[in-house]
Order: sequence, then structure tokens, then C-alpha cells
Amino acid sequence: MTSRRHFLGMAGGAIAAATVSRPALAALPEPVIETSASTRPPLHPSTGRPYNPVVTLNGWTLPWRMNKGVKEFHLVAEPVNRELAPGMIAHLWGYNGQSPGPTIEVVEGDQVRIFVTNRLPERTSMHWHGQRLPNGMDGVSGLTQPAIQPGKTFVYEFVAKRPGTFMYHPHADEMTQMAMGMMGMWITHPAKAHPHISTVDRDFCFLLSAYDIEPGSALPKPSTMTDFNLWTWNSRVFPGIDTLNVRQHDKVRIRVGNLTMTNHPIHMHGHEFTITGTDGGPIPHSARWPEVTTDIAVGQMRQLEFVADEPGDWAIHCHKSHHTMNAMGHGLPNMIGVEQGELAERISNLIPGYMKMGESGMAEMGEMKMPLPANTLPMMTGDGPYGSLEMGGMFSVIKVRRDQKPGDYSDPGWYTPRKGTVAYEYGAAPPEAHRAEHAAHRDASVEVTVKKPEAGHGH
Ligand SMILES: [Cu+2]
Repeated sequence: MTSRRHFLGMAGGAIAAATVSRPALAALPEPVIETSASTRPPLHPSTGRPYNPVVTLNGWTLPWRMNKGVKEFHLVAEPVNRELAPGMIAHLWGYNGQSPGPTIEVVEGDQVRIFVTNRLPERTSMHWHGQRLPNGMDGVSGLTQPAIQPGKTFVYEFVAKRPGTFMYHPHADEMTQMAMGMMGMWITHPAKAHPHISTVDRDFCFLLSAYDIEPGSALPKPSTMTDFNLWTWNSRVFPGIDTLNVRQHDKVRIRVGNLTMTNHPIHMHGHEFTITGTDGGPIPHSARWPEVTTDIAVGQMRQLEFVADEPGDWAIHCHKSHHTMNAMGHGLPNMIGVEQGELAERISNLIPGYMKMGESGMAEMGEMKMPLPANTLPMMTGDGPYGSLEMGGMFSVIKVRRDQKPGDYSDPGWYTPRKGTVAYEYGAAPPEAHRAEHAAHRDASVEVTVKKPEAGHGH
């Protein structure tokens, strides 16, 4: 991975306080801008107190500088171009060159100062979702502070009091600014060994966000209430979401925050996990139970933990199947069982390029190379070692490998299973089913009573 971050006077990813002159300390920290959507390796702290850094899926951690014992960050709210997956760039609003903004990582007890510069065409603010802080630092424009006008910079300062997984987002024209991609993650690491926080080998984080982008365009519609058509992890959709690459027997933590307008049942294959933390902090061991799916409601954060003891390529995805599908899959007519053969021919005489679709289900759409409008992703796509995956949206793969080195986050390629452990085709014709006989002898004169649902039986 080649880093194209613009480092200014920085060493090892963070500004070294010793090399910064006194006048510079009084000024704003130089903002660090990221132009790529690839997953950055963990940013190990070179100043401040030590901690085990997280890996932001298709994202990065914001470098800081230490100023007289205060950890200083600079966030710049601005329009950004975000690649949702190869083949589609969205015109979003974000921070420091990307949407979502960079992850902020601090240690419990850190005195933190964050400069927030507004380079948007409208006013904004910054809310530190889930934090204990002075009321005036809560970032609700109109309620706890005046809004940050375009071109202005505000300073937020507080102590990161409790360890856990948090988020940041504007609390000004929220409908527009969140629909445009303005959000980021905040991790407060424990200051010392904590009875309810385990040390893990791999610590991933990502945010759930959703966009309504008309096929053939690049700008999300901010007034959409529920009918979004692109369901993303860190403003990426399958096959653009990086895989989570781990070593067999690694203890793995995945932190997820939901800033969409609906809930997402996140489901993982091949392993059970426990929820070890919520918005409110770490969960005592006695209150945990095993799960393979956890529903993450709007505005919530969840920490999943598991031991990756089964080697393989394990799917991890939202279990709402419309959320593992891209824009073209929404609002289609139901053509299952409709023989379109002759009809399609007649229509294509009138409309060149017309193609029949969905006659025996939608799977064929995954392999069909449909002509698409520019800057538009196929509704379900992606190839695996055995063919088309027929996915989109909120889908990725946890790759568990015996020989993945500690600290190596690179993609090991597809899994090679042991001989005799892959589902295979049965070599003979299946026996005749008994139900066919019953169907043939069915009384043709049977009466069918259709009962209409009565009022008051809402679903
Ligand atoms: Cu979902």
C-alpha cells in the first residue's frame, strides 16, 4: 500500500512534538488529508501514552500532536470524492479528504483538543456521540453552542473519561449532513488492564451508513427517509469493502456503529461471537451470551468478539438481503415464472437493448453483464473461486489463515480447503418424489375459500 497522506513535519504518522517550534504550537495543527479508500495499517502511537491501535476498514486513524500534555487533532469538514467500489465515485461530504472521517484514537484520561474547520457551503457542528464531557462541548448547534459558519474553526476540549467505542457526527442540518456521509469513529482505549476489556490480536472498526444515489449520478439525495439504495460499511459497498484478514486462533474484536436510518442485523459465518461492549461501555462477563447475529439499532455501537479458530473464507454481512444489493436491484417488477421469451423479442424490436430479466429468480442478474449507466454499480456482483457471489452492499469476508503473520493485514487470497471438505454434486438422478402422486390424484373440484384480512390486523 502506498500512502499518499500529506504529512507535514511528521514522523511515524504523528507530529513529533519535539520538532515543532514554539510559534507553531500556538497555531492550528496542520490538517492531515487522506485521498485513498484502502484500509490503512494500524497507527502505532509514537507520542502520548501507549495503546493497541485499531484497524479502520477502508479507513485510517487521524495523526495528532502533543501540545503541553494535550492531544491535539484537526478535523476539516469538506466536500469529498469517495470511491464506493471500483467503478463508482460518490460526491459526499466528509472530513480530511474522505467519508467517513478518520478514526480518532485516544487513551482513557487523555486531555483532548479537537480543532474543527468548516469548509462546507453551510454551517455545521460536531457532536461527540456517547462521551462524558462538559455540556458546552457536546456540539448541538443552537442548544450548546452557536453553529460553525463556513470558513470558521471551533475548538472542542475535554477529557476522554471512559474507555469504549464512540462516534462523531454533526448536530446541525443533520438530515442533510449525515445523508452526505459526515461521520467518523472514536476509540478510547483503557488506560490500564480493565476487568471487562480483553486484549485482542486484531481490532477492526467500521460505521454503517446509507446513501440514496440515483443510478447514473454521484450525489446522494438528502431528503430520503427510508428508501436508500446503497448500504455501506465505511462508505464502501461489496465488492469494494476490504476483507478482514486474521490469523487462526487470533482473538478478534469488531466495533460497529450505526448512523443509517434503520437497524442492521450483522451476521457472521463459521463462529459464534459475544457482544462485549455497547454505547454504554464494556459489558461484564456474567452478562454476555453467544450470538451469530446481532441487531445494531440506529445510533448504536456494538463490539463483537470471537476467537478465529476455524480456517476459511467466512462471510460477514447484514442479514437484510436488500442491504446486500446495490442500487439497480430496487423497485424491480416481479418476473419470477413469467415466460418473457417471445415478449422480450417483440419489445426489443421497439426498444433496442431491452433484455428480459428475473424469469427464474434474480441470480442470473449477478452474472449478466447488463449495460449500466455511467458511475453505477451492478445490483449484485463479485466473483469468488466458485463463481458469482451475487452480492452488493453490506458484505465482506473474514479470512482466517493458519499462516497469516501477526500484524499482517494483507489479503491472503482465496481459501484452499482440505480435500473432501467441499460440498459436491450428487452423481445420480434423485429418486422420484412421493408428493407428485398425491398432486396427480387431487380432486379438481375442490373449493378454495379466500378469506380477506380484516381491519385491525396490521403487520
Ligand atoms: Cu442492513
